[in-house]
Parts: sequence; C-alpha cells; structure tokens
Amino acid sequence: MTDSLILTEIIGRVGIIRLNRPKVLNALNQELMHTLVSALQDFDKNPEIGCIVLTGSERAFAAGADVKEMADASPFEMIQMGYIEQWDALAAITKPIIAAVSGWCLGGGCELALACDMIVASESAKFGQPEITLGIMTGAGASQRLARTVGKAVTMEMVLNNRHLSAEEALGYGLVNRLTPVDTFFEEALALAKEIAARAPLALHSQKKAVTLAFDTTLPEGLAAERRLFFLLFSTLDQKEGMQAFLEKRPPSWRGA
Ligand code: CO8
Repeated sequence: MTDSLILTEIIGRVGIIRLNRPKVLNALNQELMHTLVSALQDFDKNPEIGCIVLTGSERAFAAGADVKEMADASPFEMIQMGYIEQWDALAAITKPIIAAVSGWCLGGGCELALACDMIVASESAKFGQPEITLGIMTGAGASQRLARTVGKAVTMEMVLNNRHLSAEEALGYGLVNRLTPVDTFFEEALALAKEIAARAPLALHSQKKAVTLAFDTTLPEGLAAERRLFFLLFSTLDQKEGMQAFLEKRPPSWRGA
C-alpha cells in the first residue's frame, strides 16, 4: 500500500513503514500520526507479520512535531484534535517495532523512536529534544522514556538545554542497539527484524509485554505478571514444539498457537 504520508511494504514476515514527508524532514503532523498508527495496527493484526520496522529517510527519521500545524493552536484545540492521545494506541502495539534511524531524530521524532522497542541507528543519526527552543516542553513521552533510558543527567541536559546526542553517544548511553554506516542502516534493521519475525509468535508477544511492564509498573507487579505469562506459554503448541525440537536436535516449526 502506498499513500502520500507513509509508505508501507511487507518483506517476508516483516512489515515496513517509511515516513514520507521528505520536504519537511518527516515532521509529524496529525494526519501522518493517524495514518502511522492505523498502519501499525493493521500490521499488528496481521498474523503473517512477526516484526515491524519503522524508518524515515537517510536525512531524517523525523524532525519533530509539525511546528507549522501547532504554532497558532490553543490548548483546547490541541486537546480536541487528540494531539497526543493516539500515542497511547502506538504504545499498545503488541509486535516488536524496530526504529531504523538516520539523520535528524528530534522532538516528537525522538519520542517516536523511544516508543519503539529497539533502535538501529546510522552513523549520521542525531537525537535531541529541542522543544525548549520553541518555548514548550516534551509532550509524547521523552521526559519519562528518555530518562528511563539514558538517565536523569543526560535527559535534563537534552530537554533543558537542547543537547544533541551523536549516534555514537546514543549507543554509549544505551539509547540505540546498533550503529551502522549510513548506507546500511535500513538493511541492518531489516535483518534484525527478519530474525525476530521468525521466532515463536506467542512467546514474542508475551516477552514484549513483560519487558514493557518493567517500565510501567512496580517490581513485584512486573515479576508476578512475568510469572503468569511464563506459565501461560506452557499451554501453547509452540512450547511443546520448541522443546521437542531441541530434544530431537532439529529446528522448530512454529505455529503461532
Ligand atoms: N516542523 C515543520 N517543518 C519542519 C520541521 C518541523 N518540526 N523541521 C523541519 N521543517 C521544515 C523546515 O521548515 C524546512 O522547510 P522549508 O524548506 O519550507 O523552509 C524544511 O523542513 C527543511 O528544514 P531546514 O531547511 O531547517 O533544514 P536544515 O538541514 O537547515 O535543519 C533541522 C534541519 C536542524 C532539523 C531544522 O529543520 C530544525 O531545527 N527543525 C525543527 C526541529 C524541532 O524544533 N523539532 C521539535 C518540534 S516540537 C515537537 O516535536 C513536540 C513534540 C510533541 C509531541 C508529538 C506530537 C506529534
């Protein structure tokens, strides 16, 4: 499927979404966000897809929310257009999402990458939260997700003084999983997504949920949820198949059941 704001493609069991507003460095307007969330939900429902890659262009993953769209808005208009509500739907996607990031990854763009499960970055990637330079603050998760990822000190410098992180710094701080040359960042993300997409679907689903809970709840609640999900997987055919295949020294054949 192709439309003007995003491009989607399916390769094997990987669903790919490419942000497509190159003239404004993939600035995230509301229409793009709605289209993006709806494409993610479609991939999430599709049993033929095991993992999703979200990417932009070589020059920009996304340079933030669309400043032009927000400039004259009142608080009521921002709330009425559901400006950030749809980010909850994004966070509810159950399949693993890998952000393949090159170039500018700023403001809402950085928050979008942070809302994904992993980040593969090109050497040109630049991460930042420049909201303070516009007289506003982060609104779609950076104050929480960035702080939980790179820690308080670096987050404070980024959000209070527009410090940018180079790709190498982001790797050092644990914000990104892998650093690649610019020419290969997408292929590297796709290769990782293909490996993940080939794994047992219900185990992937439960595992993502359990790790996500580490950021959403207390340790005892998270541990209890992990234990429930762990035991539940013993009701699946894939658990029987995975263990039988190990014992028979053959590769498993997953059913997603
Ligand atoms: N919004 C709208 N237009 C943008 C944006 C943006 N965020 N970023 C770039 N553009 C446009 C520019 O206006 C320019 O358009 P034109 O050619 O018509 O003048 C075009 O993209 C190319 O940009 P530049 O000429 O500026 O390119 P440079 O290479 O010189 O600079 C930068 C690149 C440094 C990325 C620069 O464009 C920039 O600083 N952009 C703004 C970055 C920013 O402030 N982002 C934060 C926005 S606020 C935000 O994200 C709040 C999130 C709230 C929650 C999320 C809800 C979706």
